[in-house]
Amino acid sequence: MRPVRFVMVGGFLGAGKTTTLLGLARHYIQQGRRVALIANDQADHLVDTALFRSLAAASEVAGGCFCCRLNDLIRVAEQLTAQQWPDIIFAEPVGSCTDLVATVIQPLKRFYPAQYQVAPYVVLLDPHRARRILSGERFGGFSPKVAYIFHKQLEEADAVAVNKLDLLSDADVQELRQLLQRQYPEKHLFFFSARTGQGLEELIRFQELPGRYGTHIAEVDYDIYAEGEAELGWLNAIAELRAELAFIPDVLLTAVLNRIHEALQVSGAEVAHLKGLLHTTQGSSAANLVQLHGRVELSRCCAQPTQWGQVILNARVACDPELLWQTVRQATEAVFREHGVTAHWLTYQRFRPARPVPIHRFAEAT
Ligand SMILES: Nc1nc2c(ncn2[C@@H]2O[C@H](COP(=O)(O)OP(=O)(O)OP(=O)(O)O)[C@@H](O)[C@H]2O)c(=O)[nH]1
Ligand SMILES: [Mg+2]
Repeated sequence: MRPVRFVMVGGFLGAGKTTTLLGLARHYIQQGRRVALIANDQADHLVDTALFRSLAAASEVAGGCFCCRLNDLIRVAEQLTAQQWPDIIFAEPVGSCTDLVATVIQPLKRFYPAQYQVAPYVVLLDPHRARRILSGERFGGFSPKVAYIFHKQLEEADAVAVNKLDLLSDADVQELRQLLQRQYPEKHLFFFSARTGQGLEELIRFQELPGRYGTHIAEVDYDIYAEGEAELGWLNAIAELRAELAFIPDVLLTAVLNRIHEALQVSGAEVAHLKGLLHTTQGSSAANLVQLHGRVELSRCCAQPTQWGQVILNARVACDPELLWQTVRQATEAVFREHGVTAHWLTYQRFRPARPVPIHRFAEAT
């Protein structure tokens, strides 16, 4: 039996991993290839898993990052392989994770060479966050410890791919190219847009290269890494919605995220990623905010009126998780009231990510 291609795409929260993996998966599906996707989070009830499932066979590793849950990753990959016989498995690690070459790629290469053929490891960047962190501008709104994780992600990459090219001028591209070439001169560098598909072909060609990749093992201080991760408050919540009069999913979801954004602006807590998915009988809306000074954007639209929905909210924000939950809850419930929507919270989890404790860590690359 030939090995399944294993394509993991890294990058900080909000860089565009899910959007890119959906684009890559679509590309291969159009070519008649079979694909499966695996999402990952510190908790369950993920927007990303729901988005992946809307396209292809998908599963999630919840309750910890791939490195701490490597056995779960293998189990999920084996299940998907047994059920779907995919040619390619795409995997999205948690955006605040690093050291994935030493703790995921190297173990896969050593222990499962017959089962998985690991693709070159590409790390994505959001251009605005990258410019701020690479030029040392207040560490991109976070502390130096979060910036440390961001840099470690770049250090271990085979290639760095700046996403969201559609938002950049030629001068922006030039500036980012210079910043990256100065700090990471040995990395392959790509600019692309997961949204428009511009430049995606080059990235695909790179990821298809055979050869010895996934070999850049960074020295990681796990105390700084753990403290950086724990600076982010994490919230995953789900509510079921019912309304006497129909609501428009796009309008309701945008209003909810805008209201949460306004509340976070008052407290000044930097946003790594705030995302919402509103699933209804008429289709789904998805909306995102990837920085405090950014704006809420719809990434999936549904304008059909409906009286029922289920909303998933995932927030990763530099603040106390209990405060984050109270902020999200108050803002969300206020908007629901204004729209005549009754909400019933089905579940919510809020916490700071625990210290990463990888199952395996290889200090030397094969
Ligand atoms: N303009 C633009 N926006 C993009 C592009 N790719 C992704 N986005 C947007 O960036 C936001 C974050 O994208 P995701 O794909 O969810 O990012 P992610 O890296 O998976 O985020 P996490 O799962 O939180 O780590 C969403 O609003 C996307 O629509 C792009 O090429 N251009
Ligand atoms: Mg994602």
